Amino acid sequence: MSDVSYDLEGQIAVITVDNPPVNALSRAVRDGIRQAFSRFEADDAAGIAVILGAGRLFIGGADISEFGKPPHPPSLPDVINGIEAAAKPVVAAIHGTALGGGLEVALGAHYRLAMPGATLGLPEVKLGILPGAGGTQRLPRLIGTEAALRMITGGTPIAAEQALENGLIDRIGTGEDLRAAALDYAGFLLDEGAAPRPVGALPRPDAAPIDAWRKTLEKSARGEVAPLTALCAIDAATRHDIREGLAEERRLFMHLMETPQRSGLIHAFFSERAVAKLPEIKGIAPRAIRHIGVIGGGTMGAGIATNALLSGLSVTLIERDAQSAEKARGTITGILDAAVSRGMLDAPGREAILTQRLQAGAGYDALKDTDLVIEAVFENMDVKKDVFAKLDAVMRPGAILATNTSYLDIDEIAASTSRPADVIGLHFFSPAHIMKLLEVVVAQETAPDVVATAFALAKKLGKTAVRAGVCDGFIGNRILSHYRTAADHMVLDGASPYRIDAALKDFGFAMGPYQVSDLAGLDIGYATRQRKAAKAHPKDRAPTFADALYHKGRLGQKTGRGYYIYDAGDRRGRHDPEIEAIVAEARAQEGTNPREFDDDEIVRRYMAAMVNEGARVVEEGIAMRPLDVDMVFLYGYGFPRWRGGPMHYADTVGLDTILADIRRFAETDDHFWTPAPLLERLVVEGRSFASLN
Ligand code: 3H9
Repeated sequence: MSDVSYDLEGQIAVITVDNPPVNALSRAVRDGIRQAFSRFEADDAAGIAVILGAGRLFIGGADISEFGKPPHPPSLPDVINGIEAAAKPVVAAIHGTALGGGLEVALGAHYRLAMPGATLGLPEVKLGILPGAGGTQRLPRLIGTEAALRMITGGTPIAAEQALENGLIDRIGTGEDLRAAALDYAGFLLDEGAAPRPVGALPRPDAAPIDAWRKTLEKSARGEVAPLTALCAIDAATRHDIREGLAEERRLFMHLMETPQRSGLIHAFFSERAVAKLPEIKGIAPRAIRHIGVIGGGTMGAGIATNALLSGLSVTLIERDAQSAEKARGTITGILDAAVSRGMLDAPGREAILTQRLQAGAGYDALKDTDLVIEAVFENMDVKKDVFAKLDAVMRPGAILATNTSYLDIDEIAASTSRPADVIGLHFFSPAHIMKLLEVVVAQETAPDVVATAFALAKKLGKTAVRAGVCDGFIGNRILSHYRTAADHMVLDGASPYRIDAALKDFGFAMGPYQVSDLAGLDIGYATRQRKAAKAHPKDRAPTFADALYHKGRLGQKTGRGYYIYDAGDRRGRHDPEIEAIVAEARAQEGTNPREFDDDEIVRRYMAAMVNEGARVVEEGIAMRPLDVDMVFLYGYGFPRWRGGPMHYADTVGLDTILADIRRFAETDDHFWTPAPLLERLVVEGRSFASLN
């Protein structure tokens, strides 16, 4: 069957787009729609047309996989202009979602109906582009400038009810049957003698809201170009007739298509979907998980438990004694209360969770009916082994035993049980009920259906799961440790921590490394350095300034002072004049001559260290592909999404440039700066990281 079909039901021409899975507007679909409308225009028996989507949604937008390739006619704007110009009325009947080009098709129609539960949006800015098939011109004409600015520059879809309220749609269909609702509405319009009603013929929208909105966006856009460019296109709608406005929209759209931000965001879009596609779990059924156990009710354990409860699972949390269990229950209750006050949970839902789905107590016996247990206890191998021995004794066969360790050897933990195939690492990030990343750490003996279960659980918990192999720090913390060291070296060599933070925030990171330290607590970094001290190389350089802060009790936000000073109620922090002296002393101890670092060098060193270690992690199979590293950094480390992730960024800069930087840095420090063999090989072969995805 063709991607677009035409059939006549009485006087109503039904044009159906059928291009699974999301009815994307591929070349064949565009061509099919154009042909269907030519037929409709020529069909004297047809008095009105209905366009709808087969399957679970209307149209998911332009075919993103065609972006960056040579364009093929007919273009989407031409197809939509053709729909709008039809001499007989056209109805768009929307179910599921109408996104991007899909909503633009509906805007080209003369009447719009949406089924209950449908969502409508122009999410193009999230892909680094703007609605390029009339959306920026027609939407503000239809619903007003302010509402259009909100939808287009924010990219968040709205529900059918809201769309009815703001005039985007004319009617919400009744019943379950899309085709019946569409035919009913079209029949009604025919009876009424309804005429074509082109949105493009509506008067120019009001220009008044543009300036204030521009100012807001300039503050919030944080380096992203698409939202402000989309605003310029809407501005054009307020100043030009539809034809000129569409031309300006096209010009701005083509400009964004050429930007690295578009490529970064689309890489993120496809990687998000690819990250869960693992050959080892293809076709493997996950085990059923309804009830999970959590060991440890500290920040991490309580966060994991809350995440699971909010996702509909039952949780049994155990602590060392009844008092600690009560404390953990209190922490969970606090998080649930915050969810209620933010409107994410209603009061009866909170009550049901606390009375029916959460048990907190002491004693491993309580865990024996759970399907999967996550331990979040103290990071110490002997402690973990003791926990796993107890789990081994009480858990039923087939239950999954997971550890939330952030660096310990999971092979060793697994080997200490009688069921290593059921053992896996589930590395959550703090706060666990908020952070989207979950590293699924697959040990040597972990069974494929245990891996499949971990990915299914992640989906249920609303997490982005990334497969990692066993090593100290897995993917994220291992790479972090390397680029953090590069930052510390820059401080020792003369850069101010504040300058480093500012340069990296300008690059697009949510926070600089020293702000991150203050947030996490300087005791965490100190403990890591202590742990690794035994294996340190004589040439390793110690960040003694960080140790000094720790010894002064300056542990970051939690003590009101770390690298920054945090006045009461202020979490951003201000510079502390004492830091300079503390850092100067560390430099003097080391005998370094401080020098200047500009922003460019700071970013180059930081990124080269990140990419170099990322390459090692891929080469060793700790990450399956470069895109897995990218996803870890987008979801767990505040890496700017519009740069696609560190490995994608490296491709855009050029791997030869990154390698040349590393070799240049090695001239003064060939201990830290040794190029990863994979990076060298890719440069010799003229290949990119993307070629390994
Ligand atoms: C645009 O429209 C530009 C125009 O303004 C101007 C043009 C001139 N194209 O997400 P899922 C694939 S820009 C190609 O798992 P769900 C996806 O990769 C576009 N492929 O399903 C996956 O493939 P695979 C504006 C697409 O049910 C499969 O479909 N539109 C597209 O969870 C299933 O996807 C958007 O930004 C596409 N447009 O969610 C909407 N969309 O199976 C982007 C999806 O091989 N899409 N695929 O991994 C979405 O937000 C979600 O896919 C959607 C369905 C909500 C539609």
